[in-house]
Amino acid sequence: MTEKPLLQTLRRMGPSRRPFWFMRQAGRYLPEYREVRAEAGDFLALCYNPKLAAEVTLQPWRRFGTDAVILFADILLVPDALGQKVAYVEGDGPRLEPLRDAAGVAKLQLEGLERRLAPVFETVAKIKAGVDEKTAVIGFAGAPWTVVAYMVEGGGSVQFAAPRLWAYRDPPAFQALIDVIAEATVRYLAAQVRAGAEVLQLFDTWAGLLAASQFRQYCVEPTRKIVRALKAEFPSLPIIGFPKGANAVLGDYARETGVDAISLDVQVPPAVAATLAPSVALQGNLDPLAVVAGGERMTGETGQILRAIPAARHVFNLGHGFLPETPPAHVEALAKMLREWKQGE
Ligand code: 1CP
Repeated sequence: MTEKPLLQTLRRMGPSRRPFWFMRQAGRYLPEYREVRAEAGDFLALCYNPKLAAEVTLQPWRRFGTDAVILFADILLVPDALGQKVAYVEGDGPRLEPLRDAAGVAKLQLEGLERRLAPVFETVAKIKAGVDEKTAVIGFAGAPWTVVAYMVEGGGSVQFAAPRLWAYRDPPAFQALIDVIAEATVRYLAAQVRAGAEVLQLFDTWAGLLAASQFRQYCVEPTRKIVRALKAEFPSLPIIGFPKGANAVLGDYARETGVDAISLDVQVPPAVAATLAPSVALQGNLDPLAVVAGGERMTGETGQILRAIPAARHVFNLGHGFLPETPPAHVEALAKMLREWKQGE
């Protein structure tokens, strides 16, 4: 029997208390992160350095006493390891050579993937060794649609029109790319579990950009396949899905993908979420800007979420990641509130 509150909630075992962690809990808002980041040089070098990546993974846990640590890495390590080299431009985000045809898909190198990502698995083993018996280690990857969106666009975007257009113009080639990424993702995540990850999260940050007709094919289906493959190898492994922006089709995602929990973005009213899919756990969904604001707005919003979702099936988290301007003192106050909260307040 596990003692870890996060695992108890995700397995619907009646947890001892409501667990919490925060998306992007490691990162630029922490001065100790900025120090290590400067030491590592660029961002990718930090991701591929197990000692430093483990250090920044543990920093927020030491400060705030979160119930989980999330591996410090990035969703774009998968395309990088497949041979589509990624660069992070300071202040401007990731850059990749856009991949826009079947020939580009054929060039991706699945062979040797685990070897090229080996430093990440070493990071997982280090963080597992660095936390106590109450803390869960979360591994993660981008879901295929979101990773493919960056690969085709060549970087960040508001609309990601290039990948969505390619999906309409050449469905077989686009599907082939989704399939390669799904396969790479299963292998990447399975290796994280073998290295010590106890929970996985699939980030589908751009799920909300897909038309309703594309959502099932490029978000639900690949996620379902990944979940099925991982559960075949690790039957009791909890998996959290984050289909950001799914809105009206969030219930379909919750029921059809086989995930154990859905991470809610800021737009989903917590009371609505609680009725969506009775069999899954819920995670979320405080607005990261409320933490930047701090004070009574932050505690008020937090209280509303805590009252709306039953503690037994809820992992408290944000609706998206912390922003770089987040004051660490506000996070400290939030963590204190979460630790001291008694149901019924
Ligand atoms: O130090 C820096 O300047 C780099 C900033 C940064 C950080 C801290 C990037 C670049 N990635 C990360 C770490 C990261 N990325 C984590 C670490 C674990 C933690 O949460 O503490 C995780 C889970 C991610 C996942 C990730 N990367 C997502 C999905 C979640 C989300 O935020 O929506 C996405 C979309 C990315 C791509 C990416 N990586 C980095 C940036 C700036 C972006 C967004 C690019 C864009 O769309 O403009």
